[in-house]
Amino acid sequence: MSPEAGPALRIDVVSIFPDYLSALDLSLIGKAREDGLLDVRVHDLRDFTHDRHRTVDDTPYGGGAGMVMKPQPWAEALDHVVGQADPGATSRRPHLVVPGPGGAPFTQAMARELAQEEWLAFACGRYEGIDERVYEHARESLGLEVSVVSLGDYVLNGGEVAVLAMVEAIGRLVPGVIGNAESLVEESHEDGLLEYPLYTKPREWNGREVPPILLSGNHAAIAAWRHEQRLARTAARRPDLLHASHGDGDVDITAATPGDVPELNVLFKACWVQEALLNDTLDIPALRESLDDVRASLDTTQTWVARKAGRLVGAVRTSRQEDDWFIGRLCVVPDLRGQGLGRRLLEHAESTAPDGIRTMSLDTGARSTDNLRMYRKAGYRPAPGTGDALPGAVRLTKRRRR
Ligand code: JD8
Repeated sequence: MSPEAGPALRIDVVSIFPDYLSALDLSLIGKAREDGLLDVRVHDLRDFTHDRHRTVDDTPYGGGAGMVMKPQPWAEALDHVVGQADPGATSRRPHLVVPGPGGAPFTQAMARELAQEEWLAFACGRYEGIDERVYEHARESLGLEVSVVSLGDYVLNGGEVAVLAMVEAIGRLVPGVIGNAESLVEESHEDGLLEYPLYTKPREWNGREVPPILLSGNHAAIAAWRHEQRLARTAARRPDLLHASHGDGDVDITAATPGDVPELNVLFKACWVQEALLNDTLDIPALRESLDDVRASLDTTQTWVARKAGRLVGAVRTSRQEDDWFIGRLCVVPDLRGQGLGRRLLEHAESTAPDGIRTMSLDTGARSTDNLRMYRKAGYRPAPGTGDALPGAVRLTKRRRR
């Protein structure tokens, strides 16, 4: 396992058909498990029953067809998994993902988010589904983040197939699992376009030629042809992808200049007043600093500004502290929140980290729940024992994944 690779992504799966998950022993996911990049553990739900018939289901209250999965075996199984926290892991609890036909659609963006986590658990339902109190137990008694996720708008007989697909889609995004990470970039759904057509030897097959452009050696022309092919295929097969504006499509992120300082000062004040109210303190640098302080910060940090139709709508800045990349002043104007711009600014700040950086850190308000959720999804966790954060704030950190 390469020294830079972060801790293995731990994945626990609970099912009454554990053999169904044996496909995860094969191919790239199987290799990644051997290489310690993925730590996949499969549990048999029936091991958490105590009757002779190892019963996991019963008839539905209120009547109706089929059977429902009983709460007790599930509670014992989840208690067992949560109780097996790895001593060295930063995450003390898994993010529980429960496949279900009524769940939030599973997408490449969701796969990217889940691949940033350190510990995932999947609960494979069967029959008509799982007793609702199991979800409540997981959230309220175990304090887990619980996500109900659907593979697609069709009905399966259980969650196992969905988990196979999700674990593969997530696992292959963990650095080191796919040999040539470059190949991830141009994939369908990675940037909203479908893939270009592929050809290999022989040059002429069954009277069919390979498009000459691909034999030209003119890489710029090949790239342009491939991009056109991607646009044409997406327009033909998935026009919905072409029209899906990410809401921040027309926001440009550029390096800040002295000319941005007056607006930056106003932006910081506007964005941190909300933080002050949330965290019940005015002792926040962004509120206390002067216009000259903001101007001076351009010399000591790398500041980026996000503009939409010329309007300053967000910012972020970075500074190096030994092998730590400290990210600060990440902010988005209130009226554009919830559209992914904050995550985009965070990803931009992370992507500018120079070589030698091993960790990323940032501070946020201890009561800033939305921020905390976004940073958690981005893989940040409370930094163990560092009192560096100001009163009322928490220092979050994550290892840099190469
Ligand atoms: C989990 C039980 C079967 C579903 C009665 C058929 C996901 N995209 C998807 N389609 N179906 C599932 C799925 C189906 C499941 C379970 C996921 C647990 N079933 C049930 C409701 C109707 N039977 C899924 N992800």
